[in-house]
Amino acid sequence: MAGKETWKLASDKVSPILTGGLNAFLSKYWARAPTAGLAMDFLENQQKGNLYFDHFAFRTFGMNGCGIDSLASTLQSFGYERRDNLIFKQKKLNAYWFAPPVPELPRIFISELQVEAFSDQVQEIIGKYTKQASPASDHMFLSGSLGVLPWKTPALEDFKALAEVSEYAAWTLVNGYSLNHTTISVHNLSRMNEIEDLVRGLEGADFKLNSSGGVVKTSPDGGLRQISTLADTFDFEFEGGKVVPVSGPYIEFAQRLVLPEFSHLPEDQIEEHHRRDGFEQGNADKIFESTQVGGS
Ligand code: OOG
Ligand code: NI
Repeated sequence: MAGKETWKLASDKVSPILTGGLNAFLSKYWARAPTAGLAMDFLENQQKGNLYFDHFAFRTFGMNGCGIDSLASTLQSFGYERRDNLIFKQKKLNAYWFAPPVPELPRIFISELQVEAFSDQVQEIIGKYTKQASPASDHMFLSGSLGVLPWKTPALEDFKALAEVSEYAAWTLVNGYSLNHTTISVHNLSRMNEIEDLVRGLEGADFKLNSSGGVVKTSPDGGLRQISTLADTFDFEFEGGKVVPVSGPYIEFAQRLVLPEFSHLPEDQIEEHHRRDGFEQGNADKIFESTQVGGS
């Protein structure tokens, strides 16, 4: 559940360490994603009631213990449950999503770069950083919630070399375990709760949306419909002091349709578990491209 002003998560059914940790990620995220904050303002100004988060997403390097498990270990000890595996062959990525312990917390999507699928030179660059982070590999939740990289300040030449082979790799080098995006639940909005209406509203207010593969990404079963903004950039200070704008986080919006077996239910009886759950490889493949802007 998102509350007014700072849009924080709340639940009295889970450890305050979990909600506090996720809220720490959020406060760093709002600072780096001004567009996300403006989109929240835009929605909130026309809504009755709360905004809900559908999911949060993170990126990792699958090397030296720094991959999906390095974040998932903490989430799982606080009740998150691992669900489906998604594979993105061309982008050389792999992902899992995790179901929350209570419905008021967001799902969590964590991907990892299949570093072993890249050249020795690329593996060597990523290895310099992940090796340094490796002894703390169980604590990447802490790295992201504090907003510090778990490795030394990256060199600009390493960032550029990674950007040539994988935009995802370059993004992860400078953003680390900070939130890649949050996603607002469209079907829980009191207005513009059909994705086409939301697209019209956001575009009318001059928000730039990711149009890769079409603005609205729809799963083959029709049940999951997603849109996202393009990432904001922020100034990153590389090793040696050179400051360069790099791509940061973005915001996504997801509409989950009621499953056919529950279509007879009256609207006021529909809960989140009656709707299409999970993620969709084809949608995600295009949403990843929301960070293909600016410096990386
Ligand atoms: C994640 C892209 C995939 C979704 O909801 O399918 C995704 C990323 O950009 O790291 O968010
Ligand atoms: Ni997403």
